[in-house]
Amino acid sequence: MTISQEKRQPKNYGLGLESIDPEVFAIIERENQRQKDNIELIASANFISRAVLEATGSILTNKVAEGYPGRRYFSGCENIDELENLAINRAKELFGAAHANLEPYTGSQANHAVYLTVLKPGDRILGMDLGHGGHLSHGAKFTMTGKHYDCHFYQVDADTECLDYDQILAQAKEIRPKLIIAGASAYPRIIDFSRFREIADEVGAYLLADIAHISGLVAAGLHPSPVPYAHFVTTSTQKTLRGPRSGMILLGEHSAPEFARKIDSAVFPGVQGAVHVHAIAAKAVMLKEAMSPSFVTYQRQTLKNSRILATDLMERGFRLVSGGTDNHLMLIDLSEKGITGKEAEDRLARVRITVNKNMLPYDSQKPTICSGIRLGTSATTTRGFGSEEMYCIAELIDQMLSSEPTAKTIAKVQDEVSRLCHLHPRIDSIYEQDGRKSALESQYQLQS
Ligand code: DSN
Repeated sequence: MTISQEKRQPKNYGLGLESIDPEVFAIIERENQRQKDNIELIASANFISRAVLEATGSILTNKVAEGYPGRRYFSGCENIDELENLAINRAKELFGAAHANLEPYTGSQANHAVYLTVLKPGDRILGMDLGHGGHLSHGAKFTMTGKHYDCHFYQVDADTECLDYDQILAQAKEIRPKLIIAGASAYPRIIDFSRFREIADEVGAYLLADIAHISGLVAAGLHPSPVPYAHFVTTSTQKTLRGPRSGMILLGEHSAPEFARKIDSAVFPGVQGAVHVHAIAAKAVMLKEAMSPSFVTYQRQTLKNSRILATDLMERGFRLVSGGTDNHLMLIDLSEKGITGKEAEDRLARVRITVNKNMLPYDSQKPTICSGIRLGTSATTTRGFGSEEMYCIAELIDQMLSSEPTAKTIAKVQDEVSRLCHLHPRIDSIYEQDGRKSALESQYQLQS
């Protein structure tokens, strides 16, 4: 290729998504509109900032890098090394960790790296039952974890619907697991990581704390941190932490000397290949945002909103698993209302309130039906919803679920959802142009 041909070539790079692929562009636009018009109550959902979005969609995707800063398998990694070191140092500072690995593609990948570090195929794991609030990657039998390891599960107490640490200890003594997993995707109460470590020590097990749901609360000091106790701490980064869809592993001072190098090797080359450099940048931005006082204010409001929503729903006759919430999420038992979780999810979707059906402890329904729904307040709080809006949402849920809604009720609820969404169009200002050139635009201009 001659130099003059090269000069002509980059023009093609300048065309944006709308010109190159109008179908994908249109789908993204429709999804953008859906996100604006719906009240998002899925507990694992959130809205990233424009800064995190720009880093995620940056030219860093173009760079191939394998290994770790200063130990790469490709050249040209000097900027990437600086970036990854920045992200690592921010993670260590934010969580008080001695070692951080920012490369896991997801929270599940982070868990698999821990398994590879301390387990051999067939070794025993004790994790939380999926139906009681655990996570797929903690050993469900149809997953890679379930197929490779001998997985056992603890459940919540039948009366309190909370973790019973004495019961877990008794089970651990019987099973003698090599690894105990503390952490959940549908547990509304504080988790006592210090007690979990005592249990692990009593039976000679390693402790993994998977804080995927609560990592934003932990970062803000609003949930006790597992870093001083667990041998390994893993998290996804897109939930309460409000970062990109990705993962992270943290080690405390007590475990870093033994496991830092081993966990790094387990992530790469153990379970992953090349670094998602764009995600590392987005996580670095996320961590910077999480260090700001406004992040703590946001997490406090998330908790306040969660308590208000939970209390108001209970006052309206809804039964909440464990009788309430200490964190950003709650589980509603719908059996007394005479509808299933699936019906409730579908009914609320008709009025643009997005929730997910969820198994409840000791649920008699199939996982595709469920007796309950899970609600969370992270996304609505990011959008600027406060106490008043939580009271409104409780009322709307009540109108839709306490009895079969009439067409008139549905129309009224839809209007109210529109009113609330228009009252807080914050995602417009996060994602749309405000007259300045975004970093994305600048990049495209550089390439053309
Ligand atoms: N772990 C799933 C959840 O809690 O919703 C998805 O991230």
